[in-house]
Amino acid sequence: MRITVMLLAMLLFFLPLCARAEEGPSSYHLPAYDDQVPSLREAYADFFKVGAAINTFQLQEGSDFYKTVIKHYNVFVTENEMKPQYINPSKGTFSFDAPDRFVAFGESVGASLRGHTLVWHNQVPQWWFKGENGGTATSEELLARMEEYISTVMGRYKGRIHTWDVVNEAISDGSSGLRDSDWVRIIGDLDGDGNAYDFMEYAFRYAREADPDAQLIINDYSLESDSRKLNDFYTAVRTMLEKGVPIDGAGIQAHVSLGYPSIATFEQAIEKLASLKELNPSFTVQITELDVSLFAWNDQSKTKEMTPELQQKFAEYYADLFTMFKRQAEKGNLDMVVTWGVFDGSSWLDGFPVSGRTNAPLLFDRSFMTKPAFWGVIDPALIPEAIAALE
Ligand code: 9MR
Repeated sequence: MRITVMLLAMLLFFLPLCARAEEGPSSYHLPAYDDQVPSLREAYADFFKVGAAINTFQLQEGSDFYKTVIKHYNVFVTENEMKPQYINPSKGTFSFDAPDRFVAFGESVGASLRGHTLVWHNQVPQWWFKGENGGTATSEELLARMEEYISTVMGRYKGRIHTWDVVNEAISDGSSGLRDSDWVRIIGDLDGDGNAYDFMEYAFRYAREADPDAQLIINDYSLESDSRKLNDFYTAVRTMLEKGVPIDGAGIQAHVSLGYPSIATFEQAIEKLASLKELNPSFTVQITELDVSLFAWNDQSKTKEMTPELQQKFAEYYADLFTMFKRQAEKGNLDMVVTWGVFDGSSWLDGFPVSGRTNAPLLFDRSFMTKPAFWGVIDPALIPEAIAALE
């Protein structure tokens, strides 16, 4: 008798819970870290890793930020703190406080880590390009600094940072070929083979030596939308792979605008780059800095009213992107998708390229609430309910 009563009581307790699980969450406008909200990394576990750019000062344990990132992501990258300008500000000085905090955090939550970035024209210490005897550094001086930097930084985190953006943004925007940078000007075509890819070739070889097991990526922007840039990038990577340069993948940053590029154009770019598997079977594509600006590139306005129509367009674009990423992952072309930030309250797109602008390019809003786009990425069929939940 007692047992029957107990069983009945248990049934009465669990039945409503089961019913609720089937019905979905009580609302589609919930804090990102709420238990009823599905986890992005779990939703995509069979397809690719899902990550975000963070800053270590945002990581107070127990904060909304902290709870959100540990729930949703299994890859992290520092937005700024691992750039050479901060790590190696002057000759002989290496500062690892923030990178050490970042790696300790990643390990404490069992996430994979990306190192961003080793060789770039921006946020790089200017002393690297100056000679010991005044004037400009020689190619030997600059390569020695590059080697010291790569071996010191990658060596410190050997086996702990899994993926590195070894070279970032080497392709020119306006004209064809390589960006005109100090790297190209100083190192140039050292081996006389007719191209100035040499600085990248050295960077990748130094990186492979520093941590033979790390995944080495060449990263750039507008590859998903600018066919000329994509072609020049592809030619550079292809030429280097043919020479045996150890490149394991291409990073498509994907700072896109709402509706631009089309999903088809973006998908073709992934397929083109993934075809380089022909030369290196483990070659992969990663989406490394995804965000979706509400503004077209040439739009100068500072704000945009988030009408339900705009929410819908935004959610559908994000959902379509992730559906396409899934398809590409199934083809073995893509292993990681990282957003450039976590929530709209902290995005480089506030104030850029228009100063004073307020943007909203991510999946969680300024109060860490789920946006309809988040639900669209979980399941496109949820978008209408998620928009209705905002009213
Ligand atoms: O998000 C970063 C921003 O806080 C910095 O001011 C900026 C400086 O160049 O770099 C931003 O991150 C960039 C990344 O390192 C490389 N790709 C483009 C990103 C957005 O500008």
